[in-house]
Amino acid sequence: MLDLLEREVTEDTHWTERFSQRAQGMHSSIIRDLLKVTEKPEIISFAGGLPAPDLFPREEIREAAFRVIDQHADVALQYGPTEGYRPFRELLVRHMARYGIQARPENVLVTAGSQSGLDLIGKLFLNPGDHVAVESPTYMGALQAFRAYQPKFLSVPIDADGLRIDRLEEVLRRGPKFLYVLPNFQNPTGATLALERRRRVVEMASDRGVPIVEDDPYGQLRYNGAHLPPLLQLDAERHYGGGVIYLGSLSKVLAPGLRLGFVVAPEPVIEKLVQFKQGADLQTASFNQMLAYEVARGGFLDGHVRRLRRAYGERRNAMLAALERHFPKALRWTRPDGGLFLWVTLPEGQDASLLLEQALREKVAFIPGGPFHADGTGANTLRLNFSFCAPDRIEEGVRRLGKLLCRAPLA
Ligand code: PGU
Repeated sequence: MLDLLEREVTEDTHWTERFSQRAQGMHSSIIRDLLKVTEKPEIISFAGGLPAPDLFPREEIREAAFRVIDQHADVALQYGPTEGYRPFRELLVRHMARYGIQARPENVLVTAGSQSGLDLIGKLFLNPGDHVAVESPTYMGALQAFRAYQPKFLSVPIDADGLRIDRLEEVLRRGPKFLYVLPNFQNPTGATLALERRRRVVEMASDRGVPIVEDDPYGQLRYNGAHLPPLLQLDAERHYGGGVIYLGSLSKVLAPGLRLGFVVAPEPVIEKLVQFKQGADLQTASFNQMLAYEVARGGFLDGHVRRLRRAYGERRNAMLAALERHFPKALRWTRPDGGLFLWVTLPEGQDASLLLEQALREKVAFIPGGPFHADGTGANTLRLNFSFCAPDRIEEGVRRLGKLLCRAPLA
C-alpha cells in the first residue's frame, strides 16, 4: 500500500532526535493520505467523508462572496475577535436551537472546523498519562488530535444502539478526564445512540463528574426516524447543565473547504479555549465566517439540509442495495439512519488493509477500520462513505469490491 500512496519515508535523525516526545506518538491519518489518491477522477472513492461536490451551493456562495466584499470588506479582510464574528455566532445559536442546542452566543467559539475544536479540547484538559474514554470504534481524527497530548485511551464498545451502557461504568470508574461520544450516525459505524441510552450516559457521567465531549457533525443529516435530543440538552434538562461540551460543524451541511466549526460550552471553558486559540491561530478566518453568515442568514441552511437529506438518503439506499447484490452473504454491515458512512465487518482473521491494496488497483478506495480503534483491534473492519459518489458510481465501486471479496481470503 505504501507505494500506492506514494508516501515518502525519510529517516533524518538530525531532525527526529530534536522532536518532542509527543511527536513520536504521531502518525499520518490514512483518511488524509488517501485524499491524495482519491483526488484522481478515475478513482471511485468511498474513503474520506466528503460531501457531494455537485451539491455545493455554488450560486449562493458566489453571490454571498460578492456581497461580503462589496459591502463588508473592511471587516471581512481584517483581523477579528478570537471568539468569532458575533452575527455568525448568533446565527449558529438560532440554527442549532432547532436541533435542541440551547446556548447563548457567549457559549459559542467558532473554530477552523470541529477538528480544531477537538485539538483545543485536548490541549485544555489533558496531561500526559490522563485517561480519555472513547467509543470503540471512534473517529480516528479525534484519536489523532488527543494523541498529541499523550493520554491513555479507555475504550467502550458500541453496538447498533451506540455506546454499551453495561460497559460504561467500569470505564467511568477509572476517572477519565472526559468521555468522547458521537451520538448521531457515528463515525465510523453509522450507529445512533438510542434515547434511553442517551439519558443513562448523561446520568452516569454526571454522577461520576466526568465531562462529555459530544461531537455531532452529522446530526442534521437524518434520512429516517425522528431527531433525538443531543446530550447537551438532556444534561441541561437533568440539572443545571454544564457537563457537556458540544462540537458542531458546517463542513457537512455547507462546505468543508470553508473550515468552519464551533464549540458550545459553559463560559469558563470557552474563556480558556479562547486563550489556547489565541496561541494557535488567533481566530478563525473572518472572511469565511462572514461568507457563511451571508449565505445562511435568510434561512438558506434549512432548505439546503433538506436537499442533502434527500440526496444522501438515496445514496445510502443505493449502497445498501449494491451491498446486497455484490457482497458475500457471510459479511455483516450496518444500516445507518443518517450520516455519511456505513461499516462492514469481514470474517475474523481477515485484514481490510489487504483488501484496500487490491481495491486501489481496481481504482476503488475505502478506509480500513483498524485506525478507528484506540485499542489496536478491528483489522477485519472497514468504513464505506456513501455521500461522495453518485449512485451509479456507488454500484460500480461496490461491484468491484464484491468481486475481490468473493476471491481469495484476505489473511
Ligand atoms: N468530527 C467527526 C466525527 C468527523 O467525522 C469529522 C470529519 C470531524 C470531526 C472534523 O470535521 P471538520 O471538517 O473539521 O468540521 N471527518 C471526515 C473528514 C476527515 C478528514 O481527514 O478529511 C472523515 O472522513 O472522517
